[in-house]
Amino acid sequence: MNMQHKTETKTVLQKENNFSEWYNEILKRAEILDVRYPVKGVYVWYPYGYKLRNLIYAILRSLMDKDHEETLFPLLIPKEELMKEKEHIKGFEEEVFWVTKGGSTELDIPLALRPTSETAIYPVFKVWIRSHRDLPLRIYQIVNTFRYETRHTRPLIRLREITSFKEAHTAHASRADAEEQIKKAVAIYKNFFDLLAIPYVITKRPDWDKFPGAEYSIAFDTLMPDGKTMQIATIHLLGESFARTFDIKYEDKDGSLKYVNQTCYGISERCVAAVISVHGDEHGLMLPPEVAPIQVVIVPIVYSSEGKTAEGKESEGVEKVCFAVHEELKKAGIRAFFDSSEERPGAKYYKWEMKGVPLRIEIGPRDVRNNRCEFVRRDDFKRMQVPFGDVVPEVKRTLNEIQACIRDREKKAFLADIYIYKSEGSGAGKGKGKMEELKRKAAQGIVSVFLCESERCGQEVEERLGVSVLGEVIYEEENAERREGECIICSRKGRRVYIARAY
Ligand code: 5CA
Ligand code: ZN
Repeated sequence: MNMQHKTETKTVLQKENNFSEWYNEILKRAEILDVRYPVKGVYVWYPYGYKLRNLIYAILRSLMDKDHEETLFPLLIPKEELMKEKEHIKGFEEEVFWVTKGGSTELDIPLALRPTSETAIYPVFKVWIRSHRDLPLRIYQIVNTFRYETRHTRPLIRLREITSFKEAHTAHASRADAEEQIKKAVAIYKNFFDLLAIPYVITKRPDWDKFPGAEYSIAFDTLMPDGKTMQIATIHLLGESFARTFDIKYEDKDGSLKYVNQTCYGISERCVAAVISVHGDEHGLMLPPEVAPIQVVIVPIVYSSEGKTAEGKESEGVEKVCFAVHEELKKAGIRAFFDSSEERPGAKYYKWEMKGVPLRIEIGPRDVRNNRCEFVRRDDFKRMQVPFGDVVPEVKRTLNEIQACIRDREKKAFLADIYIYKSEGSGAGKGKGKMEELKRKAAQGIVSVFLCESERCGQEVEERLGVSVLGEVIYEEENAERREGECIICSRKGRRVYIARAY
């Protein structure tokens, strides 16, 4: 689809040191999101951006569908329900959009646009759940939610209308079952971000930063090119708090009535923002083949170097071969596009590079004569000659290789940006020099330090270093780092936490 933004000219976009501008340019030039809608924090998906969004969410859906059922709850929540859970509403009060009128008539009951759906869903859980046989109950929905964000809004990252809020809500017979579900949710999200080739850290948020109404919250954070972290997923143990508020009980095997134990977990289009930001470069988007709307673009080379078209017959031959290759790729289930437009090949290269197409196939008269074509990879621009007979298997192999290369490269870069501070005891961590060093490191990425549980120490670190405490590190099995040490502020017993400047 050809929009008004011109993409014909090769322009190199500085990403380093200029991330914000780069990001906005890419959204526009790659036709992901149109930011010209006249409501703050509310944006329009371009068709190409929406295709990318849908491919990403298709992965999420297929992972969720294994043990959740998709549903759809109303957007409007009666004020009374929204206000019921005291901790929850304390957290969201200032972020709620209200519908108070129908035409010119004041509504009897003001209606909230869901900021998230606990208070829409749980009154219905109360009537759905009767017996232990109804448990576990695991549902999810992908909907728009509304939050009156007062901090600086940003496309896909901090929205007032979140268009693609995937929220899962589960109810269980026991706390142990709910905790088991938390582990499953972590595994699903790991799987999801691994497929998107997005690196992350997983932490348990400090108590003062947990989801309103939750017992604890676990978060996935990735690192953006400007050295700040972005929270890309959260998983909350709700325990019995909402069950008590909304009176959600089940009859156990022995006939006794018990409160259910709940969890919820969510992901928004920040996952799309992460794919764009983490992988893109100065030429534009670089989409992992798993989610690229176009995985392969075929470009006929019907111009000679002087800009003259190839001989009529030769040009026809090229077109015919391109068409045949296109058909073959489509038949093999590959998302391919044959760019037969009037533009010059160079302009086509830049356009599809900008849109992040992982692989380009060039076919010119000489290639046709020699029964071969040329592959050009988006990730390293390496060229490769491939006989026509091998195109399908070679495309498959190359796409897999690109996916793996992008993943490994990002993982490596990410790990290099995590600085593990080793306090050597004897108060060495408290010196001014150490704090300066930590501040410098935290300006570039994520820093791991020891911190005690007190909110005071947490806040002191946040203030002195200009960072957020992401939370206690949740360990991967292979990670052998020491887990306990002296709090860098008060020297009491502390746990390993990640700190970083955060979005
Ligand atoms: N009910 C729970 C679980 S679904 C919930 O609302 N959790 S949340 O508030 O943490 O939101 C889930 C995820 O949505 C966050 O981790 C974050 O990645 C994303 N998110 C939150 N607010 C916004 C926003 N204003 N714009 C874009 N994404 C957002
Ligand atoms: Zn401390």
